[in-house]
Amino acid sequence: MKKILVANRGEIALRVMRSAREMGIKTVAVYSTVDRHSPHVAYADESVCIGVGPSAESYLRADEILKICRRLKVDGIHPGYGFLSENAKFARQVKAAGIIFIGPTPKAIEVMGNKLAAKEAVKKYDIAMVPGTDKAINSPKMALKAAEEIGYPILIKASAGGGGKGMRVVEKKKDIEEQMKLAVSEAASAFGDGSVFIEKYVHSPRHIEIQILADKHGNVVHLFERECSIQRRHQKVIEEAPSAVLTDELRDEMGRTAIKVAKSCRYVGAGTVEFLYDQGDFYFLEMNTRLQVEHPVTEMIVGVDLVKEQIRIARGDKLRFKQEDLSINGHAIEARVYAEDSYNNFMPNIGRLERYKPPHGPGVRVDDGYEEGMDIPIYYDSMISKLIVHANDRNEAMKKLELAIDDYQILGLETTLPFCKFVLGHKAFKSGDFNTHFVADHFSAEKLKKGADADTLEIAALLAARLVHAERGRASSQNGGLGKRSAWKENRLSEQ
Ligand code: MV4
Repeated sequence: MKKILVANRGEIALRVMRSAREMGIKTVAVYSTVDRHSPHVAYADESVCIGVGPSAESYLRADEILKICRRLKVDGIHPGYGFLSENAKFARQVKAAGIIFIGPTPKAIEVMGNKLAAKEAVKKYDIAMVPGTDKAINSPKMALKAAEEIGYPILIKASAGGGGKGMRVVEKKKDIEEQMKLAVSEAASAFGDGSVFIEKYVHSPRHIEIQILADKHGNVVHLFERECSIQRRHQKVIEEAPSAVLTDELRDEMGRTAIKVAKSCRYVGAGTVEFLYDQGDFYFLEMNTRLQVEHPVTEMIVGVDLVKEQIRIARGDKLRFKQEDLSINGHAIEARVYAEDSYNNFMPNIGRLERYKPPHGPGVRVDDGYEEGMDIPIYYDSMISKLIVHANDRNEAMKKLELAIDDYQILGLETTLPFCKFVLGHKAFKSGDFNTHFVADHFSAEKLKKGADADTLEIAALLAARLVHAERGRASSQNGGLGKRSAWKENRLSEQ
């Protein structure tokens, strides 16, 4: 493979191109007119404009992307995440054009993209799943019967869904008909497929997922878990690896289960198997057939570059390691920085990065796709960057992330950094005792504001102490440095 086109934008486009470049592979960027000043455009060896802002008129234009591949003699396409990454039709078109799709087969994308088909595929492999129906539910009568067997509360899910869309909890028999109708129409309009099924509702699960890698020669390994329970509106905000709740035995069992899931669809490439974890039990939920946003926490604890492995697998290499070669080293946590207002219900807060200075330091990684002075476009996901830290253990990683957040300077728009700091400071997070309801259970703008006030008091106390220190310094040896607090704190103080 000599030249790769990255059919994506922002941080993930840059991150993929960095690994390609390290492997001596040329890179091609595509971009929309609103992204013309993006770092991913400047970084690539060649860049081609594929249209205007809206995704449907740029990053989703499969035919245009293939045309560019032919013109520039591209031999591989990396789809990143989102956009065309889980589009089986696109993967098929790429293959038909004689280009390597850096990802799984169209068939695997198709099977795992449909929850009922996925359940069917893994059935023969003895994999724990939440009790539920293995067929689509077509009438309120069927729903009532299934719910009676499973027992309330139940959850109605869209088969074509994902990310929580089209899900409805039903606590009581009397609500099932209405909720069923709503779920079907929601699924039909969101996915063009109204098929729904029913599962037992697991009340307070944790969301734990396993990273896998599979080559074209039948070898599959897992790269341990990521804990992804801290999310709001089905959007993850903090992820970490390893999970604070898994024992070595459970980790091993979950990893082996994930490998079986991968084998059930003859998976090739990097993939993620999602589980619900509930008090020592875990259940297979779905498989994501792409590189995930939160992949860096795995890279940091395992010491593997997942994008390089994706490329090696795509060109037909055998996996370079066996399961027993892999182990967990330390702890990694990721904070996603979105252009959203932590103080105001996570309202999108797009605008200009008037000031943008990411933190640096040992064990600090920032995957970003913007520079100071740039506007965050309205057309795409509002994620600005990912701040990832790696340290010896969970406590050290939490401390490192907290300090890195303090050092992260973003002015011009509100971000999720204050929310992330709130999470890191919360006793439930610190203790590791939390589930997917963390935000609903523990977070509110009021609590965040109280914390921020306490922060201001802390800064005031520090500055007062420094003044005393400086006075003493003048009196004695002039050795009165103002200490190690970041200038950022002082900026913030002077603004308030
Ligand atoms: C569930 C569940 C409880 N019981 N299934 C949400 C996204 C989709 N991937 C599956 N999801 C859930 N499925 C049963 N039977 C709770 C969730 C869920 C959830 C899962 C992972 C992360 C965050 C979540 C937030 C709310 C609900």
